[in-house]
This record gives sequence, structure tokens and C-alpha cells, in this order.
Amino acid sequence: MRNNILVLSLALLALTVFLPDGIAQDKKSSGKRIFDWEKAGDAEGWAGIQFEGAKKEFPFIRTVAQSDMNANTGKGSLEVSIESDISKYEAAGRAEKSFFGKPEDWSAFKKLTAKFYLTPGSPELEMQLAIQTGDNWQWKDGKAVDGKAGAWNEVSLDLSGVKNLDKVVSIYFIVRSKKAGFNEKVYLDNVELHESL
Ligand SMILES: [Ca+2]
Repeated sequence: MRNNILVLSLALLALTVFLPDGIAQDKKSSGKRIFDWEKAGDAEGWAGIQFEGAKKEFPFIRTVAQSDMNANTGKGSLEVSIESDISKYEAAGRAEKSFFGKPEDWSAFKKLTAKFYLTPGSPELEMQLAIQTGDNWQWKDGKAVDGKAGAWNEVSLDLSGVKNLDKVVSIYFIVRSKKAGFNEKVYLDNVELHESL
């Protein structure tokens, strides 16, 4: 019996020490992770802006792809490539994931968070999360956050008071430039839902 306990303790110790980073971080997280981009080549349904009409307002996202260049959790993230035109000062880019056809129920949650990485030397960029809910696709966006270059930053969206949260039809990651004219890659990772603010 004592031997069994010893073996079990050693096994648990080994697990704690040798657990891969991603799994260890899962244990520490307080939220429910909904996007992590850990599978090579899998953007998890995310894309650059899809609606032709909205492209006038959000013209800068060129490509969106899973990447192993930078990660906040695990080894992968979503690489969002942006190309800003000098003539479109303060316009924004938008990456998105549609749940249309299979809406998500987020009614148990109060906050949505995501981490984004700006490369060292990145121009000043501002990030914002947004969602659409219900049959009339009601738009709700969060507070815009100034990103710090060379660091992971957090952006969040307060879900309390959002109507039709049991029917989330889309989620958006918005990038806005305060300076015109640049080519840049921004990394998005660790998108989580939280039960408290
Ligand atoms: Ca990840």
C-alpha cells in the first residue's frame, strides 16, 4: 500500500514537472478557451473580412493563417497580416469567425478576452473585439486597446447586458492604425470566455 502511494506520488510529480506548457497553462486559466490555433494549417474557421460591403470600412486584413511564429498559449496562434494604405488614415482591418448556421450559446459567460502580440518595432495599432448576436445580428464591440510593441496584450469585451447571448452568430478581431502606411503581422491567441468580469 505504501509503495503504491509512493509510486503514485512520483507519477504525479513527474506529470507536474514534464507536462507540456500548453497543458500546464490550461490548468491555470480561469476561462473556457474557445480558440487556441494549435493545429498546423488550421485557422479554426477564421478569415479576413468576408462581406464585400464592409470591406470599404475595414480594408486592411490581407491574409489570416495559423502560425507557429508566436504563441501566448501552446505553440501556435493566428497570424493576421495587414497592409495599410497611406490614403486611408485611421481605417481598420477585421478578422472574423462566423458561427452562422451553428450559433454559440455564451449566456453563461460575462466576459470575452483575447491576447494579441505586436512585433518589436510595430507601428501603433489599436485592437478591439466585437460580436454579433440574435436574429437581427446586433453588433456589440468592446473597448479599444493600444497595443504595446514586442509584447502580448489583452483585449476584452464585457458581455454582461448583451442581448441574445444564447445566439452568438459571429466574433470579430478589429485592428486600427493610428498611422497610415505600413505592412505588419499581428498575432491573436488564447481567446477565452469567463464566468465573471
Ligand atoms: Ca495557442
